[in-house]
Amino acid sequence: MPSKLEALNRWVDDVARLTQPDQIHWCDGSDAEAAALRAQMLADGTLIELNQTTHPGCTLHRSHPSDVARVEHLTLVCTKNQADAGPNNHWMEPTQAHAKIDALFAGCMKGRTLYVIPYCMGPIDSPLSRCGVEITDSPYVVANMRIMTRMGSAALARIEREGNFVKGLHSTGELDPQRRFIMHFPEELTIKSYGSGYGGNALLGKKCHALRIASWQARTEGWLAEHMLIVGIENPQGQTHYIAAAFPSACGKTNLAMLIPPEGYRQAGWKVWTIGDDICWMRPGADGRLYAINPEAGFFGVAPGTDHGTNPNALASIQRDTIYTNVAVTADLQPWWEGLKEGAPVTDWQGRPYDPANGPAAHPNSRFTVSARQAPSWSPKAEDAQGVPISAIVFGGRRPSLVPLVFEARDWAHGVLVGAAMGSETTAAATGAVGVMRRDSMAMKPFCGYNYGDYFAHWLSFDKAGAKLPKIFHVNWFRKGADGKFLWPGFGENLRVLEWIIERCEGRAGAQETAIGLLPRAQDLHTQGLALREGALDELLAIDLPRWAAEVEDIGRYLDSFGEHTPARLHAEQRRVAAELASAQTPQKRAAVAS
Ligand code: SAT
Ligand code: MN
Repeated sequence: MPSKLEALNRWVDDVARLTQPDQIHWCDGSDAEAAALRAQMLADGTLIELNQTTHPGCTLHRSHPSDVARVEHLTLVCTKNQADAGPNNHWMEPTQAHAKIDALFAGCMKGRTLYVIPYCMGPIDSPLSRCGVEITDSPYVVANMRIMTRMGSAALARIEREGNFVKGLHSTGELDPQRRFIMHFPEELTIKSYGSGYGGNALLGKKCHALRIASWQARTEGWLAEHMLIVGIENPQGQTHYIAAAFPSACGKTNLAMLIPPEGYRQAGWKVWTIGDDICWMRPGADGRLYAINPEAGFFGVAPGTDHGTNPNALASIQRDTIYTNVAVTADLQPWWEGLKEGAPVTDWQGRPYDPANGPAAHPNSRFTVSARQAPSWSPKAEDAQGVPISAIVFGGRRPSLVPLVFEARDWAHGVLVGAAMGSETTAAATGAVGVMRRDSMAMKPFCGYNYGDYFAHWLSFDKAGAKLPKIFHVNWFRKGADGKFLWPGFGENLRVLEWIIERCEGRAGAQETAIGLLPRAQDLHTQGLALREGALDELLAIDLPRWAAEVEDIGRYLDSFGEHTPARLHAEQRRVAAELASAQTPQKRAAVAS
């Protein structure tokens, strides 16, 4: 018997009967296994070897051109009651959903190998971690899961000990967008994904398990599964504050998690420690604080835009033992993407001779898969079984107008409203139009495995006696001036904002109360050595009251869209902010009339 766990063997047998593979391979996660798979994929063209002198151990995978991003319209949450999935999810009745996708799975692994991947999300010995088993017919998925999770024998041993695991069944099928579904059955702790080999659709430990299924589990068990990076900021006194920050896909989470301090800060002794760049599981500890782990072991980062200037740590991480997906290559087979200052593309992401008329050389959602340990800023605390204590939670999105550089929520309930109200312009991480403003509460719109109204209530429930909750902030690195250019330089300079956030947590930095929350005054932010355009800081910290009043009205309508599931406390908070905006406008109106 491959496993001591009868339920696992039975499930693998059932799947094999349905999918009819030629062989079954139980992954042990060993180096020998990885080397054999790599050799096989190089031989059959699934992987292309990159320049082994400049990029030892690095390979390139070119996906099917129609399979380059998550497919939100084909991603379903299949609960018995539709209301449990909520208007934020596409839904299908579970019996019907199983029938539909099982018909696609029938016989789909003929001529292929079925891989059984036992994995653990989080440090292998952490009580906060959760395990799963993914069955897939894609060796590329196996190779990625080996980097992104703790995969193999140790995970299997934990699964056998615990006796339970999330079941994930995946096949690349025919890579036909017409025969593609990513289905979640949270009541059965089951995922079924067919017809795509792309990261978030196929590496089932990631968004499917660690967010959609885990958010459901977290709600019933009293913790939070969030789309957040985790970063440690060490000040010159040697104290480290951990910040968890939620941004939608492709909005700079990897960059913020690996930030390099500006020169003056570096000299003063500031250090940045990376725990995670995408997912954060948090639960209250005995002392009432929230403790967080990164359930992942690697980064699946966006390549375009990554350069020495923007994210030197990421660039340093991906010089060896990295799987690149859909990047371009130079004449001597080095990986290349838009934003990389060195080198020139010769072959584009589809393997064609590069021609600018065909669009960018690298796909805008091209990715690198790399072990987190390869980041120069990697923190050994990422392996801490107890997790790290979170001082601040930060929400942010791409908001070219209206939303200031940073503000602080006045308390937890206000912070939950700020998170729920998050908006952002869409990016290339999902198929569909790019640059369209949409609400994306807590950056979880594509990932919350249940009704957003119930999710907001779950967030509010952490505010109880004995809790020592993090302060909540909102940032906006993407504000643009009238000329359409970014007002804030971003990247390493974002540390200046994080410094204010940390000092607010320590009760040191100043702030002014406004209707939307607490904002730094210009003198509260350290801007020495920062070349901002004339008037930029004032613009970044200004509040346009009438436009904010309209925004908060829109937030009210958005909360209404979840009907009875939206907690009354959140409606009350929205009304409070609306009332404060109304009274803040009154004196100004009077002044305008008087002048
Ligand atoms: O969904 S992925 O994890 O592949 C990338 C993203 O959208 O964050
Ligand atoms: Mn993400």
